[in-house]
Order: sequence, then structure tokens, then C-alpha cells
Amino acid sequence: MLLSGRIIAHLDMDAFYANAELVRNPALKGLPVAVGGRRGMQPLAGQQFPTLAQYEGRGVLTTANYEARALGLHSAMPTMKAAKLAPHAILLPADFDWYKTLSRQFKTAVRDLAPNVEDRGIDEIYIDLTEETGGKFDAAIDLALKLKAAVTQATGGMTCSVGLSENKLTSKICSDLQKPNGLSVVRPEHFQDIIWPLAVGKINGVGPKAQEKLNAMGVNTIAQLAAQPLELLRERFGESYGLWMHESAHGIDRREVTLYSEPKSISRETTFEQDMHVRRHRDNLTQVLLHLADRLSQDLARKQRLAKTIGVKVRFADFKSLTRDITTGAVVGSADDILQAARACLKKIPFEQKGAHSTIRLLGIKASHLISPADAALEQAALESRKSKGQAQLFLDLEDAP
Ligand code: DCP
Ligand code: MG
Repeated sequence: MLLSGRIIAHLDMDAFYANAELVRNPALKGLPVAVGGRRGMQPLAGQQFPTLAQYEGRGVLTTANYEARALGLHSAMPTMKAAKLAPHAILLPADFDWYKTLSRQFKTAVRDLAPNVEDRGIDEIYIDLTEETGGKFDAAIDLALKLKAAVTQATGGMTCSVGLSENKLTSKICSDLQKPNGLSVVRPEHFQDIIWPLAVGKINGVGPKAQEKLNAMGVNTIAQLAAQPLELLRERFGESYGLWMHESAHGIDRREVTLYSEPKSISRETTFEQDMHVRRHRDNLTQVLLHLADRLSQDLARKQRLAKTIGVKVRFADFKSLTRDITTGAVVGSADDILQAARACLKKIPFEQKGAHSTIRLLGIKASHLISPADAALEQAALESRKSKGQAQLFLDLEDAP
């Protein structure tokens, strides 16, 4: 694994949903536009588009364009509150199919020039530019400008912001430094100058809760975080999160840009030579379950994944199959944890004392909602921060992003 000498870009679309509306409605250009209203809201007489003033309800904005942000509007703001701030701003309902179409278009345009792309959701990607640029920042800047132009061309005029550095974490921070339509570069020798003065919350993975705790320790900037003894961070935040914070503050991030599309699930199953009765063959079934959990755990380890959901599959003697799964809220990877989850799933299957549904011919365990250990740590931190902001459900819409 090449750790230094890499060049990784993070590309994030500007005001994505709002600018997507501008693409198909050029008359919106220059006007403050928010996305998040109700379908079917009609413009008032004499107006071309519905406005915030017309909105009543308890929704929140998914985003706002930069004209609307100048009026104080932003993602996750309650729409009624936004309406007070900017009653004349335009409010449009979200149209995910359209945003997904544009998402595919900008990603294809990038892949045509630089194929090493990791999809991070509807409006952002990481791109490993090491090969294309020979690890040279000057070449990377040229290529990033070409990528930005290609994105704009492919989307009918949308802009994006790009961060360039030698790892994902730093590039993610720096793509945000000059939004909209920005290009920010952090060469390794400039990491301390550019990144250290920023607030700790700028690190993707340090959510409001962690930030609050750090602030209470007198740690406000990334420089101050970098100056904390590693042992103290481990003590306060736990072994792995503490170490992760320490490394992040020093610009260390070993995660690679993952090109392949993730397997959605991994499963192991066994069909028995002879049908097994759920009570009489209980011991055999337990052995099989142990074996399956063990194999699945090894599969996950080999692919460096943890699972959020564990499910079981049972096929009865009459070939009828049933599945049950559970999502524990924690991620699992060890054979023991998988076994425990699988047992909980089996409890949900309505076995009978006799007849076809007392005897099974196949037993399987499936791990799904897979995630890398590094991302699991980040997600946990992000989840906590979102919980504290009460925004969790907003992100559900992004889960099936292209
Ligand atoms: N989104 C959402 N709920 C949120 C935040 C965002 O539904 N709380 C949606 C709308 C955004 C899209 O996801 O357009 C991308 O999110 P970003 O955080 O990248 O925000 P924008 O692209 O809108 O703006 P920016 O220019 O800051 O990237
Ligand atoms: Mg964006």
C-alpha cells in the first residue's frame, strides 16, 4: 500500500439538489432557491414558482443554493423558520430521480478522465489521481480543472468543489474550504499551515458531541488536537477513536480509494443430507450454526467488512423458505457476535412441534449492510452528531443513491 506520494481528490457538487433544479429551469438563475417543500405546491397568482411564504408544515430544507444561503438558509433548517427569514425565496419539492440522473452523469464524466473513482453518495466522490499525475501536485491541479470542466459540461452547467491532498481525510476537509466552484490544494508540507488553524469539527468524523467534549478540554483547533498526548485522547475517547483522532490531526489517513462496488451481502448456507428436526436434532443444528457463523466471520474478515444486519434463512421440509433478520445498532464481525445475532433471528421463526415446519432441510446466515471498520468508526461518530442535531432521517433519502 502506497501511503505517501498519493494524490487523492475529493469532489463534492455545489448545492446539489438546488442547482439540479436550475439545470432544468434556467429562469431560476440568480434567485434564492431552497429544496424541500411539498409536491404540488402551486405558485401564487403573478408568480412563476412557489415561495417559502406559502409553506405550512413541519418539514425541513434538504438544501439551499448559495443565493438562499446568503439569506441565512441552509440544509436541515425547518422550512417554517426559513420562511420567516426569506419568505420570497423559491421552494421546490425534491425530485430524487432527477438528482440521480445528474449524479450518474457527473460521475461518468469524471470516470472518463480518471477512472479510479470511489462513489460516496449522490453528490460526492473520491478520485485517486496518483497514476494519472505521477504523484505530482502541479499535474493534479491541471487534471482537477479538467474534471471540473467536464462535470459542468456533463450536467448542463452545475459546478463542484474539489480538494486535493495525499489522503481522503484531508481532501474531504479541503474540498469545503472554497465552496462554491472551488479548488483547494493541501500539499503535505502545507498541512499544518492550512489545516491546523481549522476547528476540530471540520474533521469528518468529529461530530458535535466529540467537538463539545474536546472544547471542554480546551481543544478547539486541529492544531490543539494534534498537541494532545495520544494517551489522553485514548483515555477520554476510547482506544480506537482516540488513536483515529490523533492520526487525523496529524494528517494520517491510510484509507484507500475503493473502486469496486461493494458486495451488498455475504452469506453461507448448508443443505442437509437428511432433513433435521428442530428439536430432535437440536445439537446437530447448533453445530451447523456455529460452523456457518465461523465461516461467515472469516469471509467478512477477508473482505475487511463488518455487518450491521445479520439474517437467517431456513428452508422447511416442504421447501417453503423463511428469513428473519435483525439490525442490532452495533456492527458485528466476530463468530460469537454473528452466532448471537443468528440465534435471535431463529427465535423469530415460527417453528412447529410436528409436521413440515418442524423439520428443515437448509440453514443459512447472511451478513448485510456491510461497512469497513474505518467507516464504521466514522459513521458511529457521525450518527451521534446527527442524533444530537435531530437530523437522522434526512439522510435516509441518500441511502439508495446511485
Ligand atoms: N442533503 C439532505 N439533507 C441534509 C444535507 C444534504 O437531504 N441534511 C442532500 C441535499 C444536498 C445533497 O444532499 O443537495 C448533498 O449534500 P451536501 O452536504 O453536499 O450539500 P449541498 O451539495 O447541497 O451543498 P454544498 O455546496 O455545501 O456541498
Ligand atoms: Mg455538495
